[in-house]
Amino acid sequence: SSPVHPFDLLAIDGLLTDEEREIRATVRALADRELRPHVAGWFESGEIPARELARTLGGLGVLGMHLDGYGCAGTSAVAYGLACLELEAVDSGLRSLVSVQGSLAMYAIWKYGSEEQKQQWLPGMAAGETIGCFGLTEPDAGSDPGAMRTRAKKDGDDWILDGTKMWITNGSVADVAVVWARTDEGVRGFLVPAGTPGFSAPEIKQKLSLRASVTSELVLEGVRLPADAMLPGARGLSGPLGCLNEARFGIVFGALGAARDCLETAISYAGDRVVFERSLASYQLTQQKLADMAVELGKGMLLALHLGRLKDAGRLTPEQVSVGKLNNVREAIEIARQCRTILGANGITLEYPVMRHANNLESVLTYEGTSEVHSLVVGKALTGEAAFR
Ligand code: TGC
Ligand code: FAD
Repeated sequence: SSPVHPFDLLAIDGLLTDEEREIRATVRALADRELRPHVAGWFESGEIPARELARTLGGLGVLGMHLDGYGCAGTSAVAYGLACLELEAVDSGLRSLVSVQGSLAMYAIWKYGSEEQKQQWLPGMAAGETIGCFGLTEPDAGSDPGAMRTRAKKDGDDWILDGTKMWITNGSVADVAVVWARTDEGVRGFLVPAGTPGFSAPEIKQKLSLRASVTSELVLEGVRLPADAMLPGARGLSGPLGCLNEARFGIVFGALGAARDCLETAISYAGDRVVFERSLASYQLTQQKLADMAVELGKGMLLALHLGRLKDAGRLTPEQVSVGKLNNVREAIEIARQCRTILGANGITLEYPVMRHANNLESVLTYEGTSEVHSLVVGKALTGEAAFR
């Protein structure tokens, strides 16, 4: 009998609306046409045409697509998730670009910004003409952003920012950085335009993961900003953490894209590859691997869709997002590693996407809250006891 695609095994497509399927098809077509042919080269060289990519993705309408107004499309959360999935099926770095632009930088401005800030930045960011980044993590404050040292002090009406941010996606190519800093009134967010004296964003090199993505340090040395550079609506750590819920949601879907791409590759490879005179796909051990992976992929997709529907109904909680990020990234990286075994030596090359995805997923496992942090969030929800510190 003819083979079933892993995503069709549970007839999950039937749970999507026509509009969601259309958006997914549009993103997939552009990704296959304009991104997939180049991605191995970008990964190998560690360089991406970020500005061109931002314009392409802006033209596609995926930057801030789930936000309303200011040039954003206002789609459902599920449609946004599906777009993340299709982009991450090409490379986690491309989904990262979209996550950071739409769910972190744009969302921070959309949710906490003044009307003037929204008018100034959001339309250009939605179009991909203006690139944003989101600076929360520091060299000595990653999982515990409350330990941040970056400080903003008042000087008359102005603010003076000093500190260092680390591991900031899009940092060196950003036109505007959303920087979180400690003030006398708690953590506040600031919009720092590139080129502001005292601000620089050197790129971090020698990464073995997420090579098709720009990652940078942000250095702030006496950066003077006017009073209206502060985001008026965010006060305390709940400001940046509120943005993280948005980006983490995209990863719940996105990681499944990387896993799907690996599984499709492994199924096709196993069908073609002859070992001991028979197709690799005909062996029970191979089929057990494929079946286990398809089961996890299907379960992960059902979980993502359930969380997406909750989000669209305005009922998604941060703990539920943690369940999704914890499970789907953990399973995706397992799938990528298992698919690598099926490809044998060919699995270690850039000719196939599998090890590139596996390596990328190491970053995905760590950023936006490590798997340990999400376990502790779920543990806290179950016991009422916070075990972070
Ligand atoms: P805690 O005392 O629990 O909370 C402080 C305040 O924040 C509120 N809060 C949240 N608000 C909204 N959403 C959430 N998920 C929230 N979690 C907590 C909380 O209610 C409280 O509010 P208030 O008003 O009472 O002050 O905070 P804690 O210091 O104990 O930390 C909790 C913990 C560990 C869960 C949190 O710090 C955490 O999530 N850490 C992980 C940090 C992280 O994920 N960093 C990501 C940086 S950005 C990134 O990685 C981009 S990657 C690029 C890409 O996406 O592609
Ligand atoms: P640490 O916090 O030092 O953690 C080290 C280990 O300790 C982890 O295994 C962790 O789970 C574990 N651990 C921590 N706390 C506990 C605990 N209480 N109990 C048990 N174990 C614990 N950040 C941004 O702000 N913006 C970005 O755009 C951004 N982009 C990124 C892009 C890439 C490619 C990468 C790799 C990271 C990016 N980050 C970004 C940073 C990312 O969010 C942090 O790396 C992450 O939050 C973890 O922080 P850390 O690396 O300092 O690890």
